[in-house]
Amino acid sequence: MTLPIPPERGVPDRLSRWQAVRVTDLPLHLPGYEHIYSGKVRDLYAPVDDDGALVPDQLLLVASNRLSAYDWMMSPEIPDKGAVLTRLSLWWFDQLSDLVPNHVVSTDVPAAVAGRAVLVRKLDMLKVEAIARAYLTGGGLEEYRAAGSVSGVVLPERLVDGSRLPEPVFTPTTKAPVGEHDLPMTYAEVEAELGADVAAEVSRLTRAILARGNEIAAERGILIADTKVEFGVSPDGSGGLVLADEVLTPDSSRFWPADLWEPGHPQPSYDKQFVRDWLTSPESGWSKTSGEAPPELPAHVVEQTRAKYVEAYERLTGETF
Ligand code: Q0Z
Repeated sequence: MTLPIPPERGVPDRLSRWQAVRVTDLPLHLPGYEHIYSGKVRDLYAPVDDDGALVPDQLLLVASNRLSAYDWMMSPEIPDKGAVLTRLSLWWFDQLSDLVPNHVVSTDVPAAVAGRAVLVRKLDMLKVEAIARAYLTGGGLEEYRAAGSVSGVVLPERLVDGSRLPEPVFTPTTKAPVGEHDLPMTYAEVEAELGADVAAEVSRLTRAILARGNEIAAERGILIADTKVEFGVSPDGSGGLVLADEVLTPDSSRFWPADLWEPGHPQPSYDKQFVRDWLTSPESGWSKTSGEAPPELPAHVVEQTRAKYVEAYERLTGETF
């Protein structure tokens, strides 16, 4: 007999659209862990002790090889994507450790997810998506065109798609349920949610993380247009903000190739451009607006995309993947 998956414990309902193209993607059985949640591209497990009780203060964060484009999950997966992004995030945590403490406990994880999982401190997560923008595009550009400002910060005139901002701007959003889109929050709404002191610290740290990221990345041929970070606090109330989740990866940030940067039009994506170009080309036979699931990616697009993730990792860190 098959039992329904309990809603809070299973794969969220909104995954149904992704499962339309990924019917085989069930949570892994990891010895010593229980699956608790799956996001679009990552999965969350809780460690279980020898008596089968959940370990209350830790989580296992697993990066999958899944890739989304135009709000669809692609098939097949991108080999090594989860491992590349996990190693990149760990490297950034180190680069940022003088700015903010992080949630990493250990990379000693089950063999089935070796290299693409991290054991972390379970925190009380702030109910704000902390976003900072260093270049103008996407939702920030729309807001600028309508109001001349982003998240209440007045910007210079005549900026265009891809313009570098004088300094990073904090543009927080709500945390919408999986599958729904986050909505902009005003700074006053962030203060109402977190209190003025924590709001100011979240804004300062988010902008400092993006500024540091760009100082390092620009020398290595990558621009980080914007990024989303997540903060938490210890459940016992001790200590300040802790940087959680992933940080400065192509999944949490817009990476642009610096040599192709040309304000005035949308910039190519460092990691997803081969996928987007193929999906919108006549060869794919697919239309973004059809409402139909996209076709399987050809092997050459999968390989080119894998190579871009590896290239970003190697350029940024100076290490061989
Ligand atoms: C992160 C997410 C998913 C991976 C919860 N240190 C932490 N403490 C408490 N909660 C989290 C973290 Cl990182 C936490 N997420 C986002 C969802 C897979 C990460 F399905 N959710």
